[in-house]
Amino acid sequence: MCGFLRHGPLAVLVLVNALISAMGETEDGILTNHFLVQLHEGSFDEARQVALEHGFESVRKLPFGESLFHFYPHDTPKTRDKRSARHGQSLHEDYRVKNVVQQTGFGRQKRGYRDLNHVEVNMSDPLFTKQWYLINTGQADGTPGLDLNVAEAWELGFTGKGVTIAIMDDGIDYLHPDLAANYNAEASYDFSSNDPYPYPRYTDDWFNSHGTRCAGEVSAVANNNICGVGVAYHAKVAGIRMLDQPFMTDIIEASSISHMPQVIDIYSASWGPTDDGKTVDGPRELTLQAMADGVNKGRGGKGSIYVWASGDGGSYDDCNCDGYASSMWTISINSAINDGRTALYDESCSSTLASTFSNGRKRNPEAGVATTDLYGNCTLRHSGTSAAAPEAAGVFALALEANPNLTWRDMQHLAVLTSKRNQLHDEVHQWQRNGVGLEFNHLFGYGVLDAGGMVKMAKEWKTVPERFHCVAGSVQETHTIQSENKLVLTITTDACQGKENFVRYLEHVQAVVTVNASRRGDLNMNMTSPMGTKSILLSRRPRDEDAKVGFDKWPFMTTHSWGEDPRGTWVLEIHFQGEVPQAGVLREWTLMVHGTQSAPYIDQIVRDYQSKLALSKKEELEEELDEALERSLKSLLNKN
Ligand SMILES: *[C@@H]1O[C@H](CO)[C@@H](O)[C@H](O)[C@H]1NC(C)=O
Ligand SMILES: *[C@@H]1O[C@H](CO)[C@@H](O)[C@H](O)[C@H]1NC(C)=O
Ligand SMILES: *[C@@H]1O[C@H](CO)[C@@H](O)[C@H](O)[C@H]1NC(C)=O
Ligand SMILES: *[C@@H]1O[C@H](CO)[C@@H](O)[C@H](O)[C@H]1NC(C)=O
Ligand SMILES: *[C@@H]1O[C@H](CO)[C@@H](O)[C@H](O)[C@H]1NC(C)=O
Ligand SMILES: [Ca+2]
Ligand SMILES: [Ca+2]
Ligand SMILES: [Ca+2]
Repeated sequence: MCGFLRHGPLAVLVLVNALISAMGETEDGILTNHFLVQLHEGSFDEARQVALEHGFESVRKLPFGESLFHFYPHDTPKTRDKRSARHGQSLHEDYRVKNVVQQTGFGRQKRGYRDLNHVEVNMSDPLFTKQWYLINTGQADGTPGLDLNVAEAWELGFTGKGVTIAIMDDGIDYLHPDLAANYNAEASYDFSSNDPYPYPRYTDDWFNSHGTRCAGEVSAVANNNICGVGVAYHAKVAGIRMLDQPFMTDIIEASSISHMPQVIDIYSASWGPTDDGKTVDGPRELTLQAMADGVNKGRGGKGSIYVWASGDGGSYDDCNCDGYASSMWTISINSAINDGRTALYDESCSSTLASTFSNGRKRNPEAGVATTDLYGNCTLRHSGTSAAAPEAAGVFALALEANPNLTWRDMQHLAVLTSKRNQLHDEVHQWQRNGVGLEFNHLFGYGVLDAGGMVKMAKEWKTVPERFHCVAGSVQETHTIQSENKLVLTITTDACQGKENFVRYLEHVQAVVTVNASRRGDLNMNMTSPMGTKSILLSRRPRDEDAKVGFDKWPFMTTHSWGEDPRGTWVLEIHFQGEVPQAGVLREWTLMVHGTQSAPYIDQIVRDYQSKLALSKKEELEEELDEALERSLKSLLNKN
């Protein structure tokens, strides 16, 4: 049964009391005529007697806990009347009563029971109701409420106006009637064939439909009776065609991600090194330079926003071996399916920041991502983390409209703070809280993006303080790693305290590691922060048989210590997983910490942390209580 039972009924009351006094009457606390009453002696007869004496027609023993009763008037009016205060007072004074809590009526939306009528979004587009990732009412056996919460952002008036998102992909069908009106031709280019028209190359199997599908997710026109609706349906979408050619080059990548950085705000990329579970690769020299320039100079110095799909290599791959996804300059996005589970192709790693939605597992064709398709068509079957990244790009466009001043780092802070665990569930990795109480998961990052939460916070957001970089320490001696013993190393650091570049509040952390091994894929590496947060920097990759190259100054990145104080001792643990004994040599571990010297909001989070855990329990409890009350009312009605 309910988790709070373990604390006993008194704890229940204390929590409810605390919640109510914390809320006060001014917020959304409408007092009701419903009272939670705990008696010293818990017989039902006595409860009925007490209830009658105090003017309550109805009483019900609560199914959870001893001596707990629900007192309520017969006609069960929902809101306060003049008598309620008197009821409460007289109950308090009754010697038979141990505790009384008047129930408040919440404005809270019931999780899992939202429907289209409630959010009052009325779109004429035929696929709109199939776009469960926008508004999940339980379509295709999904979990209601598990969506991007775009409806709230739209209702607040944010639809992506004034924002341009580039899809770096295999082209866009810009003649598509559901895309044409939002297409930004000036910001578009074809780097695969060097012309201004990034139209997809035709093949019989419509292989080059990827970019068109991504574009529709971001910016399909709303209310036009065609296909569906984009997350940011008033944003402009640009096509940067750069895939669909025999070889990728550093120049094409670099040109693409630095194309018109004063016009394009957000770049969405759903590509990267081969997801074969044995590749370790990342951006080359020019592309790295272009990315650095983008975040430093793009958007008038506020920084280009790079959104990256975390990869489709499944449990055989680790996205920290993908230098694009694991870059600090990209926001790496993973995916959940419509019931909150992981998709089978999801990779996990500590650099993923947040998640959106894609298809998977389910055979139901409507469980896929509905969007635009080549040659004016629509599809219900877009898939992969490829489908997840453009959704995030759309959500970030909504946030940028709410506050165009947001820097590339502000966007990451907002994603960390407003993403939700919601009902995401990974069978392998548990949800955890880091040292400042932020909840994260190794696969989903900080959870599913919440467009409503993000635009609300974006509106009030003050640009984060200057960022500093500190080499917190480095182990340069050679250490051997054997299958039978785990290698454990430590770095104790003051995070450059007393120097100009002191980092007190973490953003990204990088462990730059040089290691070789007789079987690279069997290496497994974790790093634990001074505040006790363990990041899995590298998981076993059973297909990676490299015995030569290893990792050469590879920057393993983690976002999991976000907001933490980096001072203290960091622990790196490396061992081999797998049946066959292996050996390796670690030659370098350099710890790089990045972040700020002040961060008012993080202080606030720390202050709230203690109450936060309690609060989540309280919410659970309130919900249980609400449901219990509702159930009893229903059964009462049925009897009458
Ligand atoms: C939704 O739009 C349709 C067509 O424009 C209209 O007939 C209908 O009344 C609208 N419904 C609501 C609830 O606004
Ligand atoms: C796609 O659209 C074209 C032209 O509008 C149409 O002829 C074709 O049947 C459509 N294909 C599919 C698979 O729906
Ligand atoms: C953006 O910055 C400008 C200039 O500093 C300021 O006037 C404006 O209020 C800011 N807008 C928001 C939404 O914070
Ligand atoms: C790893 O490097 C060490 C020295 O740097 C070398 O002796 C060893 O042979 C290498 N091992 C593998 C598996 O490449
Ligand atoms: C890293 O953490 C994972 C998950 O907790 C664990 O299974 C693994 O054994 C750890 N590896 C090392 C090297 O400690
Ligand atoms: Ca072209
Ligand atoms: Ca449409
Ligand atoms: Ca990968």
